[in-house]
Amino acid sequence: MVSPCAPSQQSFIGRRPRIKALDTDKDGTVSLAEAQAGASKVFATLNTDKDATLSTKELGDRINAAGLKAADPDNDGLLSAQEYSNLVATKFKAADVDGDGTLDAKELSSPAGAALLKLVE
Ligand SMILES: [Ca+2]
Ligand SMILES: [Ca+2]
Ligand SMILES: [Ca+2]
Repeated sequence: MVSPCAPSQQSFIGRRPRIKALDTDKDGTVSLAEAQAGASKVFATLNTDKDATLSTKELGDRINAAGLKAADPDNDGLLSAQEYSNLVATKFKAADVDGDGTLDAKELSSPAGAALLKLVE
């Protein structure tokens, strides 16, 4: 279990390139569409056995057991592209504290933002 209150050791200063890679329209923020585009790349990269799903082995430390369980409604222990995409949408919403539909550097540096970044880059 990961505590949601775990102190963040990393400062976001000087880490703008993380946004840049995802921010394809270069407006300085990450939209859900941009996050999903990153997610599909990550899904393809992680899916080393080229089946339609990601196993816990393929997911590695990008998600913990509790996170996988919540993201896996059909309970097969694997994440399909649809389940992965739903998970990214959920994490995106959680990170978007001001509810404007985009994530800025500050939102991405929060624990929820960090959890999202794990899935999309
Ligand atoms: Ca953008
Ligand atoms: Ca599943
Ligand atoms: Ca926002």
